[in-house]
Amino acid sequence: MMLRKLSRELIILCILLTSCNKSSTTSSSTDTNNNGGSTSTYNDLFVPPAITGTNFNLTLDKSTKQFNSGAVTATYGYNGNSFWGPTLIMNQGDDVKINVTNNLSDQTTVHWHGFHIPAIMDGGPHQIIEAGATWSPNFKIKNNAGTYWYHPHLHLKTYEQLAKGAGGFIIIKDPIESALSLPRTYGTDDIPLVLTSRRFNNDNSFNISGAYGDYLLANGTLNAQVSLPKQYVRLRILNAEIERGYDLGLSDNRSFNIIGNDGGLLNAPITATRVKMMPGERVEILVNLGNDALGSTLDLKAYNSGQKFGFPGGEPATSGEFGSLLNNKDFTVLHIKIGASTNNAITTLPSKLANNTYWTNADVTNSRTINITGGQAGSAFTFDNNTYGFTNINQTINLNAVEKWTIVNNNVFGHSFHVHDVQFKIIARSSGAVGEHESGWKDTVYVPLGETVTVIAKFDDFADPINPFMYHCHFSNHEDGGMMGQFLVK
Ligand SMILES: [Cu+2]
Repeated sequence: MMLRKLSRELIILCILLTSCNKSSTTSSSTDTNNNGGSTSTYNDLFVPPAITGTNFNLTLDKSTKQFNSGAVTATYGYNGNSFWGPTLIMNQGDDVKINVTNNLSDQTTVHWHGFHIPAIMDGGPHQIIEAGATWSPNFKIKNNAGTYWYHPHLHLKTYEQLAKGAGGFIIIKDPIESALSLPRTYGTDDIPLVLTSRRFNNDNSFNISGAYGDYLLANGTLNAQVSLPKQYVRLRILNAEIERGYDLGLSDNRSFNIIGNDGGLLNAPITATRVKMMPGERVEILVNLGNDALGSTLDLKAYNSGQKFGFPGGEPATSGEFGSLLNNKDFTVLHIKIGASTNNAITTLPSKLANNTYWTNADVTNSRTINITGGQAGSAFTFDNNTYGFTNINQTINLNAVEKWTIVNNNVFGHSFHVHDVQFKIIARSSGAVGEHESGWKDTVYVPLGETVTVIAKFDDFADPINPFMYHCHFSNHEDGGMMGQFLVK
């Protein structure tokens, strides 16, 4: 115990000194990065390979990655990647089949986060893939064009498997999005960016305990940099943290344009200088680099200092269960270098995007309230005082119901609330207005401490009297701890 405490202090000392910063062996340039207050060497951002089509093969396996000098880190990755997995690109209306092979020595599942598909295809805790087995779900893509993702959802193991690197992006395309003049050259002006953080043990293994990591990983890359063309670029950002929230902005405080969130495009771009993202949430932004000088640099940063209590990662501690070297700090997420523009550069912003018609109170056929409970004196968080039960049905919903869910957080901390099966509309926050960044279709919503959030969704298409869908906190430590419920649609 003494040794453990001492090593934490040594790590903090290392951060204060520039001589032993965490940098990987694949460096390409040196700049000043305020991540943890150290001078860092940047590493080229890993962009996951993309797979397009209607038949996909995913294989989850153990891997290793060289994050730090010395020993490699034991990780998980799909399809031979050392951390994370390929980006699956699908078209709305397609019938897709995915063969998921589990090469771990443990069970897993794969959940298609944000998808409107039958419960038995959803990849929740019940669709277990045994070690060595292959699971082959098939479903029609009914979602709108947008940024979705896949990740393990095995109860009690979601945190561990996600933390080791199991996850991947899914990009859905549709005719509405395709008709717009938007950046969409994958890896060039259309960049997937998954944010998370990890803590390393002295032997460079991941420390899979506690709520927060100490070092930011962008697409699994420490101190990531990317060269982006001098034009409008699109960042598809996913918060895949265990628990940390992000309040993102650009280092020169320039505005950017939010064009989409969890369920696809907004009706029109929104101009912002900051966007808050909680675990599970996605946002698509356009950044205009057209006026930047070639070779100049810009940082995407998390402005996480001084957040209201209950914002995950705002705690002051630098170590321990709720501590982190990144807590309550502003830190760099991605270092951007401005490169030459491309031939097909997007240089203007569309004034209109989608034509979504959202649910309102007038559409609602049933209402229910979900209270966030537990968490006192170290007890687990729960919904309505019920710890998750594998065979419990917490809510039963009529097929085609338009439901208003009121999520009440008179608890001790903020949470990230995710519902499977549906995309919902956030209609009210008790603290005031619904954020513009969350004004489109959503499947995950931040419920700050002391706040009540109201959402409306229609539960159509997929009735099943046996197989439930999940609703849960998307902090995977809270989810594993029992902050999850099950609903049937029938
Ligand atoms: Cu939670």
